[in-house]
Amino acid sequence: MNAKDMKARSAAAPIHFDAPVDSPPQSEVWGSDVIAACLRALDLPYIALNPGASYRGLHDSVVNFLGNTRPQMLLTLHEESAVAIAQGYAKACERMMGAVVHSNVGLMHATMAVFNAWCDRAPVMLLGATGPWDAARRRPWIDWIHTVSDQGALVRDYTKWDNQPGSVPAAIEALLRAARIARTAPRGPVYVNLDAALQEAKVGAMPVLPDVARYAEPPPVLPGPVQVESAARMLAAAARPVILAGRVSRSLQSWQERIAFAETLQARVITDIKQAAAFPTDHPLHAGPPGSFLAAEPAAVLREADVIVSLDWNDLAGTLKQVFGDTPVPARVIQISLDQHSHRGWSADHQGLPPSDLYLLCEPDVAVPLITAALPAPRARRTDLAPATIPVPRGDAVSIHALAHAFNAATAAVDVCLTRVPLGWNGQYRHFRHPLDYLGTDGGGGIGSGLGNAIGSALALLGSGRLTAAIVGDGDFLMGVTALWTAAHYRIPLLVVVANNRSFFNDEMHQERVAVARGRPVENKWIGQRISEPDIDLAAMARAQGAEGIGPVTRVDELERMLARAVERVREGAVCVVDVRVLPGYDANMSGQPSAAHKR
Ligand SMILES: Cc1ncc(C[n+]2csc(CCOP(=O)(O)OP(=O)(O)O)c2C)c(N)n1
Ligand SMILES: [Mg+2]
Repeated sequence: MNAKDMKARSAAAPIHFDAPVDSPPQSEVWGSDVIAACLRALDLPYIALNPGASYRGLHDSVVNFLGNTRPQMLLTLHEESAVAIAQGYAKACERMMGAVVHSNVGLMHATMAVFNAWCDRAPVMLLGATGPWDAARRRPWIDWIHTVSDQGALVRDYTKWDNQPGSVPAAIEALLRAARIARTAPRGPVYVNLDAALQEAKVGAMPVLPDVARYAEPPPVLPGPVQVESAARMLAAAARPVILAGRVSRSLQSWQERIAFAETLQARVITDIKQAAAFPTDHPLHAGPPGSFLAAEPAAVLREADVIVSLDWNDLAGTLKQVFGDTPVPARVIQISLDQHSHRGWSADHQGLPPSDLYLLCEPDVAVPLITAALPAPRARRTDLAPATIPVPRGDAVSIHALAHAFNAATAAVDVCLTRVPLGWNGQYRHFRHPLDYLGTDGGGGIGSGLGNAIGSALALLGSGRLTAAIVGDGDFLMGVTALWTAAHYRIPLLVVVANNRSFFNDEMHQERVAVARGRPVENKWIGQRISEPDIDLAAMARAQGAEGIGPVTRVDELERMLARAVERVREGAVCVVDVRVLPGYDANMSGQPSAAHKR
């Protein structure tokens, strides 16, 4: 395809479609046909999958009964990519898509991505299969090793619900229930395990499906008027209110409502680089830079606060601990979050237990405008605050800072959705001014998710006019690299910039800390960490899968030009990877690193 064709195609924006030949009309259907029809009724636009005999019935139904549309199949080369794509899709457009994985083995491959989706509160309809559960119907050997008792147990601790329906009507009910649960906040993945025999059983005429609208998720829960009043009163009386803008939606209206909330109160606002953009980082009230841990300015702002409002802030207790240590928090705390509905015993992703003086058990998006409306007249604009500026890198080293600077220049005239930043990123490097400017990290800290998440988000944003880009570490890229083929095959335009320090560098820093603590040679920190000798040709790995590969870029003076070329190619419809050889070192003032007290 030449550049002109690419341009025409990307303007129209449909992804590549693997078109099946027509299937003859039939008066009788199979169990999996009913299940497939139910997936369509539930409005799942895509299902990302890796195939397997345990769901060959459903596979056939999606291709031959549904004609491979609504949902359309997206083949992935690894189950982890399938689920990561579904998570990335939900991150960008807040719609749920599906992922299908084979029996126990496919599910085992998928687990880390399921955990990421769980921690990220991202809805994913995960379908799997087993069996036949009826042992008398199993093929020798393979059906036996791919049948396990209670397969859902593999993911039960980090899914909202799972089920193995025993009949076709039960499967319909399971899918309706799963979709409703996944789409209800706090959202998350659900798993439905479809017995192979149930899929492959002939059921006769197509049954009438229930009206899915009657099984839809409930509307958001509103906070009670008493709580709204109390919050408004507490905030109106506050001299130094601070808003921790955490897990919020991608709605532009809600974004503007948060700005109005902060401006009415003249409250300082802190954001978190682990989460998607929640507030303009160049607003004078924003106390930045956003990091995984608190930087000096937001820590100082919190120390002085008299009322702290958490908008579903991820790890409120840990954040407060960074400022106040083990002493009681002097400020009054308003917690606005539904997250405790997802807190379970197996995983500690609930984080520490924060204090709260007022608790609104609802999503922040619904509470913010109600509280704002209950506040007195807006306070006078503070004149002592200025918007943060982006520092300019010095010297000619290819640092992550230099990469960020060149990336900003190369994308200055483009609306970008940055789906990921690498671990060495400093929140000062780039401003976020729109809810789709940045989508946050994977949730579970599972390396290898960057590409899958980015592809899912790029799919969700097709036709939006936004260029989807991910800046990922080389370790993250390499663990998930085969996800690229899916983007190339389905022609989902995407820019991937690899901050390639040829190392699992984050862990070099850990080895350094241990060596220092034990009085051992720090020089050995690279052993078992560096990805060199041989260096891996990342651009070639992209090209091998039908994407474009640029680099390695080794000089600062060629960075911007290379990135600009990549941006142009992605705008023409390409999947483009730029391998940038960055120094193995993080910015000394990096906000993404723990402060001295929490460095361990
Ligand atoms: C699945 C998984 N394995 C290992 C880790 C531990 N780990 C955390 S960061 C990291 C290094 C990531 O390397 P890269 O993406 O290149 O970023 P860098 O640290 O070099 O900046 C590793 C191995 C993890 N978080 N997840
Ligand atoms: Mg690295």
